[in-house]
Amino acid sequence: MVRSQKIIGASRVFICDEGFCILKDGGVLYESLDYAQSGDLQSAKILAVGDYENLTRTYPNAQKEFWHNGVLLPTLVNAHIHFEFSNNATNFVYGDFGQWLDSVIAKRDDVLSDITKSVSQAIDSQLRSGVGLVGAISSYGYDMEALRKSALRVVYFCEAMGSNPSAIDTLFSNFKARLYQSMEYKNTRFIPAVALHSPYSLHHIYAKYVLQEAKKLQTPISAHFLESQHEQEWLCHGSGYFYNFFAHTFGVPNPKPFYTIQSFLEQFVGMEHVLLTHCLFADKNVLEIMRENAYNIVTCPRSNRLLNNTYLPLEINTKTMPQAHTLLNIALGTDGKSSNADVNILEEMRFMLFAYPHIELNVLATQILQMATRNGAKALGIQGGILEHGYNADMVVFEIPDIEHSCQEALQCILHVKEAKRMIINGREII
Ligand code: MCF
Ligand code: FE
Repeated sequence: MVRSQKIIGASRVFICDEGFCILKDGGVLYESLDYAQSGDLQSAKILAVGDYENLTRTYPNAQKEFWHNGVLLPTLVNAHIHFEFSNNATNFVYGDFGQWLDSVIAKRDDVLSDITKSVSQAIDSQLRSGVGLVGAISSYGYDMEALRKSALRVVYFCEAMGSNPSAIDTLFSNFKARLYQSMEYKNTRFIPAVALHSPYSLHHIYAKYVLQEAKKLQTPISAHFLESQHEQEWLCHGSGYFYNFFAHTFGVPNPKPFYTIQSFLEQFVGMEHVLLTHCLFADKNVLEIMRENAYNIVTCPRSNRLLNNTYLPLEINTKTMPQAHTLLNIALGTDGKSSNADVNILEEMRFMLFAYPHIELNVLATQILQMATRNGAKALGIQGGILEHGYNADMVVFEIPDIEHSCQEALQCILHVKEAKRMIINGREII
């Protein structure tokens, strides 16, 4: 197998380690694979990180490039996105989760028809915005071919949903067909995984079968969790919007929730990469259970504003747990176009910067960049999101005018980045 070594450098290198170290005129030595020979069966890694001049002197045979007024960082991570809903612009109702869900059920078939072009545009928009790793939630498997053939690194979550006990066998065999199809495609850049849609939309027996598959195959797990006040009321009291949803929309006599908050969380105990998306209505006790079990949170701020009029309080790691033993790992996602105007992670990051005015600006900027790199990769179980020896050779360069003269690099980066100028995924130049 042919592997060569290359060096890429830039005026500023964001390592995205715990302390958010920034190198001036830094560089990364990485493996570059011969794709014709090995494709994605092999993974290309970072070999060394340091001063650009030093690296070029120590490895004189490595091909090299340097970006003036460039920022080099690990490729960004969009930890929660629904590609299948990319056709949507104005079909769904925003402002209340119940109204949104009613509109999804009414208009879903229109939005899901003829998605080939919009899925490919959404993939392009990930790459152009510097995203190298996605947590893709697939409800139907319609996006599988496009994603596995794309240049992205993909954790592909086959989603299970369905509450009618008499349909469980059919639903489960459809789910297994999608999961085993995705297993056929498994390689270093396409990693099959399992999603439970949510506690309100999934029968607990169906969930049990699905989780047995996840355990057997040792996949990451994702679920939408405590996204709305309605969901919280349903799980805690069996009343509210979801009572009417099941009783009237679906004609279920005397409906009852399938879970309590605790019993939903208990299903994942002992599993390694559990991603719970939204968690807007998780109280202190719920967060404590999540922390004890090292579950990850994915937050999608624009989706949360549109559907539920609120944001995840980022203080959950400081205020509720001042002793800060293990912190909750929080990653960032755009959600789908089903609950957002676009799926551009740079727009999501900028939006987030303005959504938390009580957090000091530079502190927040650093936190957002970490959420969109190391935290996302950690949640998805991928050795990426940090520029360090042994991590994936997944990197992006953005050009930012006069960044060399700024002392607020993280903040200016979020404010000004538009498009990736150079992108490397699994040691291969994509852009
Ligand atoms: O994250 C948002 C809001 N919460 C739940 N589901 C979805 C979101 N965006 C898309 N969805 C999908 C979900 O995967 O919408 C359907 C499912 O296919 C909702 S349930 C009819
Ligand atoms: Fe979602």
